[in-house]
Amino acid sequence: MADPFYLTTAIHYPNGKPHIGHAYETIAADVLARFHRQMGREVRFQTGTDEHGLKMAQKARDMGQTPRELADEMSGYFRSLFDNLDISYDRFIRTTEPDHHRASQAIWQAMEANGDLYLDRYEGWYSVRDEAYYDESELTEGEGGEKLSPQGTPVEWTVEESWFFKLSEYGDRLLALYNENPDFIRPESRRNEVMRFVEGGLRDLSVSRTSFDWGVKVPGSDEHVMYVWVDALTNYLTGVGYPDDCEDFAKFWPADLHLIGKDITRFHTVYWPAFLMSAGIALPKQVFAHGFLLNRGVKESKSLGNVTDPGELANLYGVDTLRYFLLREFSFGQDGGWSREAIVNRNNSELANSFGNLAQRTLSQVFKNCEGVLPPVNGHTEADEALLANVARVVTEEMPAHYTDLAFSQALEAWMGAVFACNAYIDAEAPWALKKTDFARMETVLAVLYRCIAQLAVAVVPVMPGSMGRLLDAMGVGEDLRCFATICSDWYAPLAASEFRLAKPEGQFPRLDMPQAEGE
Ligand code: ME8
Repeated sequence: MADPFYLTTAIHYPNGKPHIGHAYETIAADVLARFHRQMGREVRFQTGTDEHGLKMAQKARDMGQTPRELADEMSGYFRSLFDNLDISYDRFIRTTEPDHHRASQAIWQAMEANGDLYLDRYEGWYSVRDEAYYDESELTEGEGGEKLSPQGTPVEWTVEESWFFKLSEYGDRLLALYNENPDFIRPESRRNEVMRFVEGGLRDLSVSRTSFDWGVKVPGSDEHVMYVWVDALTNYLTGVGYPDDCEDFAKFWPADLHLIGKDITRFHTVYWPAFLMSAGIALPKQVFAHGFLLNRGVKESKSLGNVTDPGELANLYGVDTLRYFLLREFSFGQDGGWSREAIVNRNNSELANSFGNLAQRTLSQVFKNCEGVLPPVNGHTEADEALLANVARVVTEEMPAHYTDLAFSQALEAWMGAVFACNAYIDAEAPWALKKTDFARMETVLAVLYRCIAQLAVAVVPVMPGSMGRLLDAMGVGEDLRCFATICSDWYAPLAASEFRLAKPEGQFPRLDMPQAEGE
């Protein structure tokens, strides 16, 4: 078994229902989890909800609920959305779970034992929406003269007794970390931002609150709850058994990848490694910050009334169409504007007309002309060899390299290129005409395409697990072949010689109608 692979998404605030950004991040992580499993690695994939903090406490008060009731209700929406989107998480963590409180208190005690925590008075700006402290110099002014955080959210002046973490002492070690591990922060643009921030000098961080009690209690200081980000970040350790010296921890920590959105880079690449260094725990190998999804170029917000329910998009257009669209349309790491028209266009041109049509044309000819018996190969031409080599290169070299690099849109572009090559081949060879003129050649052409379609399906199982799974089931391609190491092996001849019979093929990707107008 190859190396284990531990990957995490950010844990989501359940102060409202999930939006398309949550779906985007979790789908991308799921593609990676499935890809690495298909490469033979033992994967641990964690997602979940971040349930403490002032933002949750305030929202619950506004809704006339306890924070626990709000968290229970909203966390359920996240979980059922992820189940609906075929997310293959191994654990859906909730930070209100007892093992997570224990892990958070353990890391706190380790930081305290290292002499990095002290009690003082906090006076400064805090944004509840971002759950973040800001320096005066980072603030901007709103239209009415009010102070805003760099994310554009309101800030309030806060004065309270607080525990502090000696972040100011970690600047040099953090810079050494970034310099020695250029891939610790990706993409490059985010790495540069973080380096500039740390080079500017770090101030100690307030890490506890006394003005509310919805959080993990500070050990030995009962009137304090931990700053929500201390507990939130620790979820990555809780999921692999920390603080116990257990097999899971030894196997999966340090995490291979924390996948997050660009707005929370600082927490993951400055605070988190500093906490871990202080507690004497190994650092994650990489933090990748993806871009933001914008609805026709505009950020979704409740006040603009343009918040999209990703579950509704999945029901309307299909789970796999949505998954494919989100990873195909945007370069991972950059922002991207999406629209319903763009989803329909991608589905119709690439999934229905290109891949779906290729599979349907090929399989229905095997079904009709060969009575469902997979035809034999009666000697290859140069065109056959070239197509087989092209598809094999794309699925065993190009796509795995792109997936490994989180370059999802490039992986799918390479895939589409191979699909086009298959369509050009079927048009040039015209097996429907060969049926009358050269039946043996028709058999070979269909056999070549059969292999190529199965290989192309296996290579996009991580992106479209449901539809590709159904297609491969129908084609008689067993689970053991659905990995990158075996899909280009010679399974076709034994399958053709077996009792397997192709059933009447069913299209996986129907054409979708264009929406009449936005938002209907
Ligand atoms: O930040 N497009 O939770 P969250 C793409 N609880 N991604 C987006 C997005 C958008 N429009 N909006 C948000 C939190 N995200 C914390 C994380 S981790 C220890 C704690 C991403 O619910 C966002 O960047 O606000 C983050 O990675 C994730 O969704 C959850 O955001």
